[in-house]
Amino acid sequence: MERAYPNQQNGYRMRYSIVIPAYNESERIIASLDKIVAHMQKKDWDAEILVVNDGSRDRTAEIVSSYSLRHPVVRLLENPGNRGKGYSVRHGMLKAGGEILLFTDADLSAPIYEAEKLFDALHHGAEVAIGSRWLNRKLQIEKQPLPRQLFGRIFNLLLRLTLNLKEKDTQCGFKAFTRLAAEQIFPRQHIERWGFDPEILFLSKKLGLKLAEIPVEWSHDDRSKINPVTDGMRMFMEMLKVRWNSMRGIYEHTAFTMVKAGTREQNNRSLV
Ligand SMILES: Nc1nc2c(ncn2[C@@H]2O[C@H](COP(=O)(O)OP(=O)(O)O)[C@@H](O)[C@H]2O)c(=O)[nH]1
Ligand SMILES: [Mg+2]
Repeated sequence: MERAYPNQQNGYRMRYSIVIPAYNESERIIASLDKIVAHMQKKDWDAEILVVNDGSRDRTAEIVSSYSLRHPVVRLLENPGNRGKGYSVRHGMLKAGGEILLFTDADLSAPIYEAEKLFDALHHGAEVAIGSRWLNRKLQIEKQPLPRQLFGRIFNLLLRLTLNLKEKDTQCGFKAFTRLAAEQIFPRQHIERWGFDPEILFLSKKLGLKLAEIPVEWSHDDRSKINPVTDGMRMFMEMLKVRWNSMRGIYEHTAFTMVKAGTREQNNRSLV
């Protein structure tokens, strides 16, 4: 059963929500949570951490659940089985209670202190701030293997052609949103596996939200679970699906609503 986070009582909003999609992350998740909790304490962040277990077949859920007993800022959310990173991020975002919402990969490939750069961009007027590994390549401490980089560049080119996305790095697992932006975007998100990032960016533009791409430090973790061939094909299909969905007008409607209804009327912002 999901525990109510103390800060969510009486309509109070904490400043930050950090959403972490997690599939078979029992080896990596505790080290990452320790780093985030330490950073939160150091910076005196008023925050919650939502770990979304994506039907893991290892002990991720148990480990996170017992960690959350010792650290009540951590909450465990459960997907109904393995549904994909997109589903997991949306699940966490729809349940998050913060004013600023960040999602990060469980391996913390972008160190948590880099979140400050994204938050700064939001503070200075952006509504969506996305981490980028391609704006300043020097910040990549551990680069992805070459075939994966090549795959990324081809995907990026196709995104330019099909969805008119100009960002250098759409796939970076480190993105932050103002609450208002998250309330517009995530209820409209349909793609549930790896191709969800372009859909989010596509929606941001359609909604006329101000987007900033920010170079962040990145250190690739070899234990990546993406299969460039099968996942690549699927991502390509998902990209076309976004275009098709848009043509059919399905983004005009919201499929889900955020958990906190306080600002729901803002959901009616029109699409451009
Ligand atoms: N492989 C995989 N990862 C998922 C899934 N659902 C959520 N994730 C999370 O997605 C994030 C990115 O995964 P990772 O293997 O680090 O990808 P990479 O670093 O981009 O190669 C991690 O936090 C995973 O736990 C899923 O169904 N499969
Ligand atoms: Mg990774």
